[in-house]
Amino acid sequence: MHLTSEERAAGTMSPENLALAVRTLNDVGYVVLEEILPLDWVENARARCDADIAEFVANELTPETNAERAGHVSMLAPMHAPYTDAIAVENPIALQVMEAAMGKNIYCMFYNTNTAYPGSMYQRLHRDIYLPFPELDHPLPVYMVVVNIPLIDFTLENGSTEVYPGTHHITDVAPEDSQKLLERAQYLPATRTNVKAGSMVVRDMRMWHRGMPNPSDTVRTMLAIVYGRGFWMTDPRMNKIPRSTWDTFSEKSKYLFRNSPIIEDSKL
Ligand SMILES: O=C(O)CCC(=O)C(=O)O
Repeated sequence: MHLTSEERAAGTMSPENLALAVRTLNDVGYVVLEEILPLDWVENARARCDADIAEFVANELTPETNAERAGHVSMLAPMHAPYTDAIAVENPIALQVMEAAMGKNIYCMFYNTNTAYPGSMYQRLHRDIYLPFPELDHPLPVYMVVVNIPLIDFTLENGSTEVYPGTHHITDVAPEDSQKLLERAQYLPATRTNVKAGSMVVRDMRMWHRGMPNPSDTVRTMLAIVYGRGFWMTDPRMNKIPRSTWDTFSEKSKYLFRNSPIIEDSKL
């Protein structure tokens, strides 16, 4: 969706556009808020993130784990600027959509990065979360989303994510059975998230998707910030927030991260 210049300046969507964004999220499984972040913020975040991921790959990944991940790297986002900047974690437009869809009582649950390195291959087709009531034969309303922030233009050439619209409504395939998902997905329409850097993609985490091959020579990274309704369990991988970062947070960021452990800087 393209926002008007008035909506961007005000940091708030019109009631009509908000209703369209929420409807699109519910119908399709994701909504793209086109180019709502300033490019200078995105470029700075990309430079930091590329450097942090290169260090993470050098220190934490073995050739075996990297091969297993088919060149797709996920790193827990470091809990400091620019990752924790309000423009990302409490972006007014993205929050407006999420709060309209999931209520005001949402948490920021988990913050990650997803990188398709040059030479990456197909990721397994997957959902990001389990279904909390697998015995139900109908889907729940949306309860957990990831906000993806591409730090570079996403294209077919650099491995934009493949997504299967509508699959967040499917309840009769075990989410962890990637092979079954793949068999069924042959008969489903797929599309790619070819979006510009500075856009935010709000995606229902139940929707089937996968990272794609990146045959280009550019590193393709997105930030992935996960928000959910309060009834969902704490993610054991939840980011620990240094006290020095916590002390810089606005009241809104503190509310969003209220379930996260805070760690004293001396213990880092
Ligand atoms: O990097 C991508 O395009 C998708 C990664 C992803 O969705 C995941 O690892 O869950």
